[in-house]
Amino acid sequence: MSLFSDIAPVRFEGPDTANEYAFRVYDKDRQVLGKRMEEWLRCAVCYWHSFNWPGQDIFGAGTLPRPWLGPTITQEMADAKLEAAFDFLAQLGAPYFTFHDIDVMATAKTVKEHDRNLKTIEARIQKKMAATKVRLLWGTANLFSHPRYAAGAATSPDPEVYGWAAAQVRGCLEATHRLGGQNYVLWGGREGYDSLLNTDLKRELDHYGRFLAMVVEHKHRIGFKGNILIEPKPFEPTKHQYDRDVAAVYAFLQHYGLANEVKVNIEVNHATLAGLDFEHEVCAALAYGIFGSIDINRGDPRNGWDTDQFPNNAQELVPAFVALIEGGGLGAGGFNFDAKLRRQSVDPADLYLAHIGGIDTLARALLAAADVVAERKLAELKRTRYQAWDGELGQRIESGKLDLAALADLAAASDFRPTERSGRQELAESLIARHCKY
Ligand code: XLS
Ligand code: NI
Ligand code: NI
Repeated sequence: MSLFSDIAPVRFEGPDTANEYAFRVYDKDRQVLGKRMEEWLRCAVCYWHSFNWPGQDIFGAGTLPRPWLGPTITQEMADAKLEAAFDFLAQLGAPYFTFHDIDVMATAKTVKEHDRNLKTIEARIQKKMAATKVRLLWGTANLFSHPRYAAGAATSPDPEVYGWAAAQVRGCLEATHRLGGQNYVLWGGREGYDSLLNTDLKRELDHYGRFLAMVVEHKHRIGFKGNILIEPKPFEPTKHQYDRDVAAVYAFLQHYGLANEVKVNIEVNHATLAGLDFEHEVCAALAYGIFGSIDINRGDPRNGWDTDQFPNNAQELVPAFVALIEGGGLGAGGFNFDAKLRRQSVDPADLYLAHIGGIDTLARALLAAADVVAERKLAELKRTRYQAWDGELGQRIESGKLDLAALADLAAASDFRPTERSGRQELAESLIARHCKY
């Protein structure tokens, strides 16, 4: 018996059910464009916000009942947390989970103790995974909470801090590998700066590039087949973070020769905070060939910080889903609920209600996007908009046969007089809206 064992396994009961502890739309075996819904969505519950966060904010203490938490986590507390977490995962029926090293393990003071404590809990996680069939979407090392990381981890001015980060990442990457994790994530929480007056930007970037290269080398050395992912975020906790968005990460990867080795984990609200649409980040990652996975928590349109809320607006997500479906799906990635309850959601049941609502929202967006894709009107609208590029002139330009002067001369000689054509944006928006009926 644990905090989360009171709820019966959550099942699909259809849109008319009166049961709040059931899925209305998420029917994991339903076929959507030739694939099961569960395989499309690959939903994951995150350990940190769900089981390792007591609901504190900058003005007040924790509000949520999490009896296994305290300033120091003993092995008994870590075990109780594991018990509760896997009760929840098994009852909810999401196929995956995600974790940071320090979310799952007993608190450690030294590098050696850290390694030992992580291995102890890893063995217990392994058993729980075997018993429940819940799989690991990704693991990650927390390189931002401990005071030692206040000035950065891979970008710290202190090489001993850099060494601590290396030890944590080695341990967590290897644990992720042994647990069958599909990806390994690096969120550069403290990899950035608050003031350039005391920051050697070039040196920090070089250190960060070398750190990432070491992680990639080690991945190959141990035979980890999953993707290494960087999670972009523009600011918070630092004023400027080096991984501010997909484009910045791609430039960084190219500069350090890692563009074929590392992909991105895109978080909806990090895109919003960067002043970008979520679908922009997805399309940019697909265009650069670095799409990896998604953290599906959203922000609040009137708050400029990471509110980490569960998604509840399917229509907003449809454009990104269309891009993902047309791009071939999530691959080894998934939709991770890197989402927090509100501080007043103090009932254990609230964690179920939050995830059920979130998963149903993703199912709604998937079904609507699948209809948009199957209808082909939106794809056709886009295709015809660029059709002229398939003609003679377009092909000569695309193939690189014309240089600037030759093209300029041709424009004059042929007396180019392009005519205005509608971009049909309102129609495109209506095509999305009319399919949001689930
Ligand atoms: C914080 C990040 C974090 C990562 C994992 O804003 O979203 O939760 O997903 O370290
Ligand atoms: Ni995240
Ligand atoms: Ni976040």
